[in-house]
Amino acid sequence: MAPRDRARRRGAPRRSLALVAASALALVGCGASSPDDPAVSVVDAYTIPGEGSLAIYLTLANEGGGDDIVGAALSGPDEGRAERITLHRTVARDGLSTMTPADRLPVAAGARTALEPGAGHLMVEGLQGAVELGDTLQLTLELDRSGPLEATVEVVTVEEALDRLADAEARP
Ligand SMILES: [Cu+2]
Repeated sequence: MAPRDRARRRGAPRRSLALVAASALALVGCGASSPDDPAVSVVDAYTIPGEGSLAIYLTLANEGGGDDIVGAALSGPDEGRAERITLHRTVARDGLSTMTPADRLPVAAGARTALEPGAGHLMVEGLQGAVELGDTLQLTLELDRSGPLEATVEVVTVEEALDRLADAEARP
C-alpha cells in the first residue's frame, strides 16, 4: 500500500466521527423546545365586504418568544385569487393617518397582538370577485421563526369589525 493511501485511510474515521457529531447536534437543535420558541395562534381574523382590495385584521396570541409576520397569501380554495398580499402599518404623518408597506409585522413575545385598524393589517390586492357578508377567505401567514399559520378570515359588517376591535383592545 502506498503511503499516501494509508494516510487517506487514517483520515477517514475522523471524518465520519465529525459527521456523527454534526448530525447529533442537528437532532438536538431540532427536537429541543425552549421557552424562547414562538407559539403563535390566530385568535381572530376578519375583513369587511369589498372587492379589488381588502384590509384583513388579525388578533394573534403568542405564548412563546417574539416572532414576525413576514408574508401572507390566500390558500386552499382561495389560492391564486389575489395578486398579492402586502403587510401594512398605519403611521401618523402631519396629523394624518396613512398606510405604509412593511417588510415585517412584529408578533410580541408572551402577548396578544392585534393587527387592527390604526396598527398593522394585511392588504389584499387584485382580488378576483367580491367578498360578501358571511363569506370566508382562507389565509396562510408566513412567520419568520415558526412555521406557516392557517387562518380563516370572516367577512363581517363594519359594526361587527368595530366590536371585535374593541374586544381585542379590552383583552390583556
Ligand atoms: Cu393598508
